[in-house]
Amino acid sequence: GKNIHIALVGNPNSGKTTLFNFASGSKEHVGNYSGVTVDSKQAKVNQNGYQFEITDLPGTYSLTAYSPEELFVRKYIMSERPDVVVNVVDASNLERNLYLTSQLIDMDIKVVIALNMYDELEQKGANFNYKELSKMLGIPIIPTVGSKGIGVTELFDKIINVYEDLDPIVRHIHINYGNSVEESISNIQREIKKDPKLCAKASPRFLSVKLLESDESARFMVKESDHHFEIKKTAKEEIQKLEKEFSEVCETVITDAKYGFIDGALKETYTENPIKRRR
Ligand code: GDP
Ligand code: MG
Ligand code: K
Repeated sequence: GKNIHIALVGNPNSGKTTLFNFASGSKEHVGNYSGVTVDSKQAKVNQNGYQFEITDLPGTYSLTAYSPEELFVRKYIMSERPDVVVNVVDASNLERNLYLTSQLIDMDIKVVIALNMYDELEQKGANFNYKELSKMLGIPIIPTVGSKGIGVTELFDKIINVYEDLDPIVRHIHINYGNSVEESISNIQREIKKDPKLCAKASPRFLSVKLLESDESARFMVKESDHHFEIKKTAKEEIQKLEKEFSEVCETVITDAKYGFIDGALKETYTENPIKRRR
């Protein structure tokens, strides 16, 4: 059968290892990473005539390359290029978890969201139209309860669908950062696109956003380009332009825009505890 390489990406304690263990049938201990080693675990599983190679990555809140975990996960996605990234989202902490999702969207990769801890969301009595959010993000969302294995079969079916390009929900969306930032992104992107080798390494849009955030490893990637002078010059000009307009560090402008997008999406789809449940 076909081989599908999937990677579990998500915040610490979102339930990645629990899902990994359930899917692979292994009895690895769940628990926090010690912080001493940043590592991943692999397992192979046969299902529905496909061979899945599953990687459990360290937990991370962001892909900004500030911590060894963030750097590890980001490098893994960019160099190993998993066929489908399973973004494990803690349903009881949506805003913070979806921040990472917004960065995966920028990366232009195939993503399926495992809306894990769905039992906790139900217990809270929250009203969450995740199907609507799914449409807005262009990413399929499957509710799961990792600790009970609920939703895991559906998750794998969805992964296959996405891998085979059969899912109608999947769509390449761009988070709209607002006119000024979008203009800066396209100006930088234009320069990046002049170097096909660089484009093969990372999505030009992702790289442009990262350059606006003055991200070290994005700058390092650009350094190796034959076109590095023009790209860096444009990025510098655009950063100055945006900082002048927003009177804020450019990185903050981008972060605010991401949270703005998430808040807007949640406002339309999520209501905390509409009617307190009584027994
Ligand atoms: P990781 O850091 O993302 O690998 O998260 P873990 O797999 O270590 O899970 C963190 C904790 O959440 C563990 O105590 C799990 O038993 C628990 N857990 C995992 N999935 C669920 C779930 O769907 N619902 C509930 N209530 N707890 C879960
Ligand atoms: Mg874990
Ligand atoms: K953990």
